[in-house]
Amino acid sequence: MVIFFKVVSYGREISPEYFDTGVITPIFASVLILFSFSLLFKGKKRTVYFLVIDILISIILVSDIAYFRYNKDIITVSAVKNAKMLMGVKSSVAGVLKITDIFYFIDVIIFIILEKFFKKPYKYYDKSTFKLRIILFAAVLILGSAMEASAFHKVSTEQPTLLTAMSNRIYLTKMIGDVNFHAVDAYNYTKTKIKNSKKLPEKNQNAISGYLKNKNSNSGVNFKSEGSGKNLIMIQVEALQQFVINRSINGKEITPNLDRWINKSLYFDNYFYQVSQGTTSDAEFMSLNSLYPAESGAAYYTYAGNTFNSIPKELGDKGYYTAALHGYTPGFWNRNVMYKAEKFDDFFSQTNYNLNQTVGMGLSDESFLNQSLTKLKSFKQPYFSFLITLSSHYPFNDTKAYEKYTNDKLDVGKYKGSLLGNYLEGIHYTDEQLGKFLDELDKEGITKNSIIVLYGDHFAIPKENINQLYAFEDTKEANDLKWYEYQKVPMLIHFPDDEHKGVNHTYAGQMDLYPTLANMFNINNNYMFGDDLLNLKDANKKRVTFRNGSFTDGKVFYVSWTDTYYDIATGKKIPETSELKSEKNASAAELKYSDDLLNHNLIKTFSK
Ligand code: GP9
Ligand code: MN
Repeated sequence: MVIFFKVVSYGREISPEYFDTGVITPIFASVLILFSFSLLFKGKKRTVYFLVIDILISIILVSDIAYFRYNKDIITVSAVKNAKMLMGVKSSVAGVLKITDIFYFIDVIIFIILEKFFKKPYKYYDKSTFKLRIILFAAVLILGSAMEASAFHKVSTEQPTLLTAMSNRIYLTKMIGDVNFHAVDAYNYTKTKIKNSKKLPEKNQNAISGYLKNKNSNSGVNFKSEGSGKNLIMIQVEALQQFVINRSINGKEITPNLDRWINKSLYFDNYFYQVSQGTTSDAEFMSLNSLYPAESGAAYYTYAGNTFNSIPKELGDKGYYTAALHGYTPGFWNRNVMYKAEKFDDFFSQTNYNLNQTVGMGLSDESFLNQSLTKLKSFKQPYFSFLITLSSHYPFNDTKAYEKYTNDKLDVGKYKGSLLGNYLEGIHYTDEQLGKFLDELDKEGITKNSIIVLYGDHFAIPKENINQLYAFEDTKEANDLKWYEYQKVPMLIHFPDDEHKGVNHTYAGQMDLYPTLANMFNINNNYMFGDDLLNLKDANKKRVTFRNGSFTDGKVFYVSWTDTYYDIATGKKIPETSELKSEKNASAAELKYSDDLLNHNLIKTFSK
């Protein structure tokens, strides 16, 4: 019971403002399972078991509390494994502990004293036979497990990927309790380790390195060295879906600033997001590494201990200062660990910003971008800065703040109050902040010696609300092809003096950004699965592969969940041909290569 109350009080500590009583069941179930094992022991052994468990849980809870106060997150096995990346120095831990934390250990001291004085064994129980103890143990274990199963089922139906992707560890702990969280984390970690433990046969390793060497062999002449010595400013915009670009409602542009900057830049208007369960972090992972998202879960969580030839690592090797900037908790999507693995010199998170204005999930884009500009101006040049916005985050329902902080209000008319209408208001707000930020870069002369990349991370309107988007677009006879055509995000590359502006219609995706920039910045990386969009070997052969096996080459779209091919020009279904079948197999093979490379940390192997 003492452990139960300690775990519940920890739950309140990480979520004082909102304590979901639904977590009582899973916490009770987890403690019941721990208790069930005590029933196997008699007398002193049972007491020792209790004390060991109590001390262990107390250490975990206090460590989690310290880590939460510092990182606003929960410790994971991979974080401990990468301990050198955590919490800065010991002083930061001492700085976050409070005298009241002794509460988590006081019971252990009391029990040890009691155990000394009350030597009397548990008369009744100690006469029990081993058989009885096994039965009691099994009964309580089954009861606890049944309660756990229902709690986990509730989480996995509410947020299908939360238990595997563990995107929001705080929310997950609020749902299942700290003991269960660590059990799930340990399970995920062990499962991945087992999967990775089997060494990949040499033959397979050679096939992957050979495939990638060939893929990355062409050193294109177009735009070669265009970025050498220049700053690279990369902006990932939350939920910026392409349908809002160059679009108006009630006579007003939804994204006037992006529309304006697109006209001054090289703009890719057939650029697909390719994220999977890691959503935003997948967009980052692909853009920074040109490696596919994890088969299940989030690469930022599963592969945080891997070696990467990421953009920050490669530009850092060229003497660039590299920084990631995002106004949210450092541990969300395991960024604080993963950015170290990607070799960013610094990560400016919520803890490095003045949280003076909130819109949606946290720090407003306006304040984030204003404060980030001050930081950028202080960076040693040349620098690579990677900024991730936040305010236009699903479900876009902070419309009061959007209206309050937008100077040029957008009237969404009949869409007011709907998800789509809220999104239009939200992205209009974010567009205004991006416009101010980019114009400031111009005014400060930063655009003169910088290449600026801006793209959307993933969809805004989820599949379950797609009819609102179809209605807004007046789309008739929607099918899977229609749906896929809307899964584009804008991607622009701005060069000094607005050079190279224009529209590139190549069917491309987030996997292609790094190879395209690598050629501009003379980065030689043989481990990218994407293509340099400005030096395609054969534009007709360029394929965009999605995590679920779907793909498009700009003429045909293959939808994996129905095993159907569509002719993009006519919108009609077409039969599979031998060429299409080989494209489908090539896409599947590429995904497998990427999975094997990640599951066996092959960049580390190949780089030896
Ligand atoms: C949180 C933000 C949102 O830091 O990046 O991530 P998402 O929920 O869009 O994956
Ligand atoms: Mn996102």
